[in-house]
Amino acid sequence: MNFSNAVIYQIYPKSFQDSNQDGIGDIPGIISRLDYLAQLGIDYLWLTPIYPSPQKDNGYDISNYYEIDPVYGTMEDFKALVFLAGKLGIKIIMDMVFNHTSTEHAWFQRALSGDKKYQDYYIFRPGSNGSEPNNWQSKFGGSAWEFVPQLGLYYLHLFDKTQADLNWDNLEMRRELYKIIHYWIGLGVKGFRFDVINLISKPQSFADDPSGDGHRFYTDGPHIHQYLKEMHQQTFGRYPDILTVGEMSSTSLRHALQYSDPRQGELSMLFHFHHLRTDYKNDQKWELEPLRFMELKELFAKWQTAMENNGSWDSLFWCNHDQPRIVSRFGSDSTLYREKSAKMLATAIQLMRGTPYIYQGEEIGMTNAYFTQIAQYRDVESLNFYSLSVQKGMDPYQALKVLQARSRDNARTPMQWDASRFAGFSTVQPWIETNPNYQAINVEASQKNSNSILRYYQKLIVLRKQSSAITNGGYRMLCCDHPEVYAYRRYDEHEEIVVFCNFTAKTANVDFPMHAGFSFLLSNDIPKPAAPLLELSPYEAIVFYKKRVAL
Ligand code: TEU
Ligand code: CA
Repeated sequence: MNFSNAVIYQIYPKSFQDSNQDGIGDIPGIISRLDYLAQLGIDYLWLTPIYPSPQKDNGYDISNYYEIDPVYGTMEDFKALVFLAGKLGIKIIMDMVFNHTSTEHAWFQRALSGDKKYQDYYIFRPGSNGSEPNNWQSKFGGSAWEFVPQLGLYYLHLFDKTQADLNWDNLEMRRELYKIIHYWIGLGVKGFRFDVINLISKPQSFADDPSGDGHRFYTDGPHIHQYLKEMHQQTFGRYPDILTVGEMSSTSLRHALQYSDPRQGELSMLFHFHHLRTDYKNDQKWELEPLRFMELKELFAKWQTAMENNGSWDSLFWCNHDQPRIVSRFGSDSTLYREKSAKMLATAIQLMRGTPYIYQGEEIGMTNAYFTQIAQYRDVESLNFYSLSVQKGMDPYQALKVLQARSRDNARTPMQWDASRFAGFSTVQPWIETNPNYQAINVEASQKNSNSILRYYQKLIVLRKQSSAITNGGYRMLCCDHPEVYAYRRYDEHEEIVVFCNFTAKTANVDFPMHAGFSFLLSNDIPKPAAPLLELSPYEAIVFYKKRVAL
């Protein structure tokens, strides 16, 4: 199946729309906003997990894969969502968390009560010399092992201690997971996003990682391709039209090419996060550094080109529920440049080769939350970072500064629908505070303004659907050495598109040697003709187009 002209919209249900005034978004809330999504022009909705969960990690800790968490509604609500979205041509993608379950899941509970069968669904190990089996670290801070006194064993958790890692080397366990996929396909789901799926295969040795936290042992682990092929064959591969995307934060290009190569029968596409580490210092999320723009460009060019040459397929995204808001990060959220830089960033990412993802609020240029007190944060990763850093002696004010730039909660504040109290998300205090800028930045205002970021996203989506060069054409980076401008060509036998994006608040000049025959297509500034020397205003994005004449 070809997904090349699809656009996917990601919803974080907890923060999208509350319908029953408990301050938490829900499925009826999503249903009430389907018309908005249809107008935007998207094809798929990816919902982050809505299964029953103790919500220690906002649903990424699943306690039952077959139900809907009552806080989000009922199974009837879910069926209504699939049906009503379908009527508008929108398909549903479910988030599958198969690396771990909540410790409240029945399997883990049975394991705790001593049932050997279920202990082998997880990764239980004896301690080593009276302490943890090895030095692996949780991605949310601290050891990746938790001791269970009644069993005298430790279990592995790469994330929170309430998220126990599953043992993929157990065939019976894998079959249980495959049943879950069939079940949701039976309910009309048309796609799956697989959470941290390249971490599922751990080497049996569980050796210490003297120079690191263990991730080099289990990232793209020993049997990963075998397990993905098996899952494909046993489940979604049996259907003609299921889209799959694997979240593979730090996978290598070599593995990525294989995961998303249609001939391999693994996944339709993947998310990697390398471009979102170009402002990490020492590859550390919590160490701030300005964007290393040349590195970002090189990464895009390298991955785009390699994927194209191999016939593999990429995902195109800046934002998700784990990332700070892109306009505050690689653009500018000042009054002067917020709209312009948001449009520039949208242009830069969406016209590349792959499937674009829009994260709720991105299409209206929502910004970071800039919370000033730790009590405003909700995310387990942010709270752990704060307490561990302050314990180790970091100035609490400095820790808050880091969270303002990097916390996942920046993406999780309520969707800003209108200028009413709580931004039209709810009529009561939401589970996490609304960004104070909602009176200026909201959907209603964007709909009234024909020049808004929202309108610009709509245009980009239409453009992708109309252009074979964008959906299926080749990609070449242009102006490779330019320190301010990211530029590329997209082309096929019918047409050619050229994109220039100025990532700075200064004017930038570029050579456009192949300008002849190009005409203006789209820009976030005043239209201008193609010319050999182009002057780009601050954060300007401009796109030119040329029809190829058959010889
Ligand atoms: O994220 C995994 C991941 O690789 C990181 O982005 C991580 O969330 C974190 O930000 C590291 O700094 C996925 C989900 O998207 C995330 O929400 C979950 O918390 C996590 O898996 C565990 O299920
Ligand atoms: Ca609700």
